Amino acid sequence: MAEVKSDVKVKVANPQDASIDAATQMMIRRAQSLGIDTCFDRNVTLKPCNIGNQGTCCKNCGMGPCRLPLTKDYDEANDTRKGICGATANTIAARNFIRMIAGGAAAHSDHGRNVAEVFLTAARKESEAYQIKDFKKLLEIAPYFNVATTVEKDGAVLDRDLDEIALEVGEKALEEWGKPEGELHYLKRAPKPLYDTWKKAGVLPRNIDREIVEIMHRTHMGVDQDYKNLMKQGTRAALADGWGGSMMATDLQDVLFGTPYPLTSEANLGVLKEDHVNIVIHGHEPVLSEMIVAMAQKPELVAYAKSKGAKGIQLSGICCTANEILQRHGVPLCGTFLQQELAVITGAVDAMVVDVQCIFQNLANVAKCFHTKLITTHPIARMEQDNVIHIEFDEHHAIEDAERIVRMAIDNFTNRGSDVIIPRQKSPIVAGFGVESIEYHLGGTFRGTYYTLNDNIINGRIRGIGAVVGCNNARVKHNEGHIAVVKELIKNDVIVLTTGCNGIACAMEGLLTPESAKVFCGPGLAEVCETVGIPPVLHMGSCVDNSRILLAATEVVKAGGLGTTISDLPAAGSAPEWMSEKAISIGQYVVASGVYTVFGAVFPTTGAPVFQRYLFEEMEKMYGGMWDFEADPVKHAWKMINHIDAKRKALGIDQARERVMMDFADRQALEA
Ligand code: BF8
Ligand code: SF4
Repeated sequence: MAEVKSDVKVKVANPQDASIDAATQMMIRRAQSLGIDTCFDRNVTLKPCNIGNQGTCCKNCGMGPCRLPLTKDYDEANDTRKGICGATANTIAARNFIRMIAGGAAAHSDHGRNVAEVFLTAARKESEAYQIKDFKKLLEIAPYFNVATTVEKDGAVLDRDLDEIALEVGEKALEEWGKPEGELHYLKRAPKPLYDTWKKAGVLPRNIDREIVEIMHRTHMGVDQDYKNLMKQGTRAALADGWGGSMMATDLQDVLFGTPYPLTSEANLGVLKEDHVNIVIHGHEPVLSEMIVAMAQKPELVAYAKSKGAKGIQLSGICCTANEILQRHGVPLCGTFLQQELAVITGAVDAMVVDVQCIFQNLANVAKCFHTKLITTHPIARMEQDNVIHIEFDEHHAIEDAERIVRMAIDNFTNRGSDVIIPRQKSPIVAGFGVESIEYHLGGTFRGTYYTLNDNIINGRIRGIGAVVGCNNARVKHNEGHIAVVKELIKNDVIVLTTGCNGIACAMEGLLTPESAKVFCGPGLAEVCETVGIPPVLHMGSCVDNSRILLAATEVVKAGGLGTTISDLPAAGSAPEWMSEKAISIGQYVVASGVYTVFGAVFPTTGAPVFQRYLFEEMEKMYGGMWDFEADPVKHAWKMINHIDAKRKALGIDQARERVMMDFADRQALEA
């Protein structure tokens, strides 16, 4: 019998190398001292496959996997790599890439579909829990679905009944997933030249489900074997996400739960409270968490918590569910994607409630080491471990389901061990931005559009707009890329719009406060932020809320003076630490909307240089936007800034900025 070496030590992460965040480092250390592994440790022991990470491993049929890594003597002109069927590296990488788009578009859009279904339940008045909250927004979106908001009666034009409008919007919205003819309604919201570009390229999505299904068909063994044609379908599905499923998710959520407006809150593990019942909500869909927010405030349940010796109920969130309930209710952010296990490791979480997407299966193993109840709630997202409790959420019994979950957490409070350690780190934040609130803060008094924002871009105080979004990735130091990219941008007068885990990272770092402008921004951006009273980094919400960024960019185009389409704007996109397939779908719809977009961490097409060049160069000729990759965060930011400067030059507003900078230097000279 082989002897087991007793002195074999499992390799673990060095907390200092794993994250820039002190609270995160502290909890990694704690986990290690308790012998509980986290993603940070697994990153050390589990090396990525060197062929898969190049995007050139195909397992789309039973003759594979066919692995086509780049060889040392790779010669592009004589690349003879091929799979059993003859598929080239370009074909394989393109198939894998658009399958990622299919996964991402499916995740966002299925979320949107669930929201549309709940919306319809509300419109039909079948649910006590959900009622339409924001009629103004309902009236705004109705025309895009060709739903009339007025009726003619005896020659007079009258307002149409709101319930009728809601019902028709709900039905029309739901049809977007499977209608047999036509194209998605929301595509018409894009600037006209952009819509025309899509039309010319033949990528107008027909319906959401069809575009995703067609990716699965085309990437099946022996179907589409032309990387350009594959990417055409990838683009179509990605647009169905950004200007379809995601945009409808955002809008219908706003109509149901309220459009976000700026509010204050806090972020990082320090939001957990030792003397409160802690409920952490994690995942993406706000449909259930909205109810939990309501239940956690219910006096009867607060009293119940007190009867168990707690001072109250502390809700907080992880990932994009967190962003959703932060934006609308100010519920604090407990942490990013990579901090999910660490929240449980505090020993203070009485219940973690998860819905869909970005949920580690290892949460169940960590929860087992503490008293934490891990509750899955979605029929499509369950876990195999036997300590996981499944309370299936149903919009028809939403209040009862949410109350049951909150009571379960309260009952569990008394089971807590004496071993609670909560890091003290938390940062104050201002969040809740959106198309409407940017207009409010940066619109013109008379023009009411994005006039002031445009004006400040034209006069050079604001150099441009950076949309920095996306995940954490355990393969790179947690939050390092996010924060370095954002700081470099605002230091150079680029205002940042953020969503997803980048938003949470910026929140933890204190960049979501108006006060941070003075500390971190260049003189022009600092002046604007101080005058208007906004942070230099505007938190726009969850990942489906990237649709807000598309619409904000559209508003900037409409306000005038900065070109006629999104690709004319001095703007760039970034996902410094992406990992999710959703990020690839977002990247592609943003690129196809005309935005130069840089990804950090890794890029999944490096094994197919020709195909990668198509994404990095050719895309721009087609859509005005293109992909790029840069792992070094400062270089990454400068690629964006250089692009912004080139766009300023093309618009003829580069001189203005030089004048502003001179003014500042003059002012400094005067002050000295
Ligand atoms: O939808 S940013 S890690 S939480 S995938 Fe996941 Fe990425 Fe976070 Fe949000 Ni978005
Ligand atoms: Fe190999 Fe072609 Fe099958 Fe892919 S589809 S596994 S490349 S034989």
